[in-house]
Amino acid sequence: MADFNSIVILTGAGISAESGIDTFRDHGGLWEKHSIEDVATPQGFARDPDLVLGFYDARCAALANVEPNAAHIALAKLEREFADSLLLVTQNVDDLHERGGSINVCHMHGQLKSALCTSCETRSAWDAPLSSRPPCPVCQAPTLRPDVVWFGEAPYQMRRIEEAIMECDLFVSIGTSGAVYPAAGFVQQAKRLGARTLELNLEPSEGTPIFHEARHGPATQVVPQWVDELLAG
Ligand code: BV8
Repeated sequence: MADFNSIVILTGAGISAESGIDTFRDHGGLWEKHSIEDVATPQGFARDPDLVLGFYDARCAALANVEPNAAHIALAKLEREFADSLLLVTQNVDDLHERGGSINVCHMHGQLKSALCTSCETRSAWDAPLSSRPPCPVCQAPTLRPDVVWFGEAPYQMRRIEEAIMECDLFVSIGTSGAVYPAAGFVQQAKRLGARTLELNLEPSEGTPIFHEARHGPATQVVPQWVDELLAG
C-alpha cells in the first residue's frame, strides 16, 4: 500500500467535465453564459428569484442526463482502500462522486439535490423544480432555495476540512482552477503543514506553482493512472 497515511482530495468542476457537465471558467463555461452576480449571490437571488431558481432547476434536471466518469470511479476505488483515512472534499454541487461509488463526500459548496428552507432552515433531499415554489417538507412555507453556497456565503463543513488538512500527509487537487477561496487556499495550508501536494488538472491552474508535483491531462486519464500507482506503491 502507498506510503501515505492520510489523504485529502479537493475536486472541482474539471472532474465532471468529461461527464458532460459545464465547468465555470473554461471556454463556453457557466460563467460565460450567466453573470455570477445574477445567479450565484444572495443579492442576485433577492433581486430575481425566478432567474436563480430557473438556473439551478436546469442544472439539477441535467444530472439525469450525465453519468460518473472513470475519474469519479477511481476515487471511489481509492476510498475503499483508504476508508476513513481519506477525505474527499468537492466544490461541485453535482452527485457524480456519489453515483461513482464514493460514500464519504464533503460538499463544501452544497448540492443541487438538496433544498434549504429560508423559513425554518431545514435542509431536505430534493430533486424537483424549485421555481414552482413547492412547500417546505417540514414547515410547509413556499420558501425553498437551492442548498448551495453562493459567493459571500460561508462554505459548509470548514472545521472538518481544516482538521483533515492538519492531519493529512498528502493533498491532491483535481479539476479546479484555484480561483475560488477558501478552497483555493487549502493547498498552501497543507503544504505549510508538511503534506505532499499534487495537482491533477487538464492544464496548469492559478495554483500550479504551489504544488510539489502537477500532472496535466484529462481527469479520466490522469486520475485512474495516479490511483493505480498509489495503490500499487
Ligand atoms: C467565503 C456555488 C467567507 C454553487 C460556488 C468579495 C466579497 C465576498 C467574498 C469574496 C470577495 N472576494 C473574494 C471573496 C471570496 C469568494 C471568492 O473566492 N471569490 C473569487 C471569485 C475571488 N469566496 C466566497 O465568497 C466563498 N465564501 O469566502 O465566505 C468565509 C470563508 C471561510 C469561512 C467562513 C466564511 C464562497 C465560494 C463558493 C461560491 N460558490 N458555487 C454552484 O453554483 O456551483 S463557486 C464555483 O466555483 C463552484 O463551486 C466551483 O466549484 C468553484 C470553483 O470553480 P472550479 O470548480 O475550479 O471550476 P472552474 O471552471 O473554475 O475550473 C475548472 C478547472 O477544471 C480548470 O482548471 C480546467 O483546466 C479543469 N478542467 C477542465 N476540463 C477538465 C479539467 N481538468 C481535468 N480534466 C478535464 N477534462
